[in-house]
Amino acid sequence: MTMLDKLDILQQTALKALEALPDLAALDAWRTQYLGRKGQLTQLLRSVGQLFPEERPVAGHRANEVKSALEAAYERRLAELKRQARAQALSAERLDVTLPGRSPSLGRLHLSTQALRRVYAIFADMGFQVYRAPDVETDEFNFELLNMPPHHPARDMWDTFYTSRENVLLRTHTSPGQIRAMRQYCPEPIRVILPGLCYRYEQVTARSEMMFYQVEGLAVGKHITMTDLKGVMAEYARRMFGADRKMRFRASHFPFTEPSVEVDMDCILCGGGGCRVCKYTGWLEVSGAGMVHPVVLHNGGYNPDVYSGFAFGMGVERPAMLLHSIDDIRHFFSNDLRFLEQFC
Ligand code: FA5
Repeated sequence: MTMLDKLDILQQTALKALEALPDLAALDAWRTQYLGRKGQLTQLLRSVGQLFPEERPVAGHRANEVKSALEAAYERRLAELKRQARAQALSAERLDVTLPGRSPSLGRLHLSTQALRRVYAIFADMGFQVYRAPDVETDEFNFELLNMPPHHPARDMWDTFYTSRENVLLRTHTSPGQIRAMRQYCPEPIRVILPGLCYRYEQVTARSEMMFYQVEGLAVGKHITMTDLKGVMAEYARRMFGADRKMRFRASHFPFTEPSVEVDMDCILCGGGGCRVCKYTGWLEVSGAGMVHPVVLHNGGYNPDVYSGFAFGMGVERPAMLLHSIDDIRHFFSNDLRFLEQFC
């Protein structure tokens, strides 16, 4: 068989094989087989040199023709297979943009967090900063420095979770934070609120949880009087519960304030007429409060002859229950989404 015959046959077989190639990977293999460095055409081109000198120009010319023809055919097939691959991908990954969207389920703030943020905003407007104090406290801070030495009967007001470590407990109220804030800021004046969780070893009922939020308030300075406390409490009640809320101070007792009061506001459900929620008194308890006891001021580092202050401590869930007509405090931390999703 002459060289020219061999070239003809190679061209025909290669072109035929090219048409049958299914995809780009096969095309690559085809190129290696015919046009690659060790490919069939390259080998033939090399053997042109072994022909008689008079045969070489014709054979060389023809070999180059075949090479150009195969290369051109390769480029055409490459473009075609690429087009096919793209069309296939497009139809496999087809996106129907007319389908209705799937809305992601959004998280939301817990009801207690929402209530806390409202409280922060109201007190921020009155110049109070948020001060964070720890949930795990010592007996000293939770009781002693608040004027309740060991065995003081007032400790019975707070049923306490003690830990296995001596003198370490879960705070029963946010009041121990008062001492921490005073010791940090003394002798500067103070205006802070101290929000956070409190824990009590209590019978859990519709009104009482073993874990709940409180917001403590503390102001210390040189001329602070009970009228300042009254003004702050009235402003809070007005902004939290409505512009025409009425309030009253009722004498009470806390070991860390003197005098001590309970702050009440007229019942937001019956307007003061008397109902089941206010136990037919017309009043709802908002907060315990009073003037900071001289012993507590002293324990915080302030001279009680020069400085005075007021403090208050209120719950967060109970007022939120009133605002949203929630009849059981246990809903707050039982994590039932059907309850939590109602408040956004
Ligand atoms: C105190 O805890 C005082 N430390 C408050 C205080 C601070 C007085 C500063 C004076 C100066 P009391 O035990 O009353 O007080 O609790 C305050 C508020 O916490 C209550 O009015 C109530 O809203 C909330 N609270 C108390 N116990 C529970 C409970 N078990 N579940 C839910 N809320 C509670």
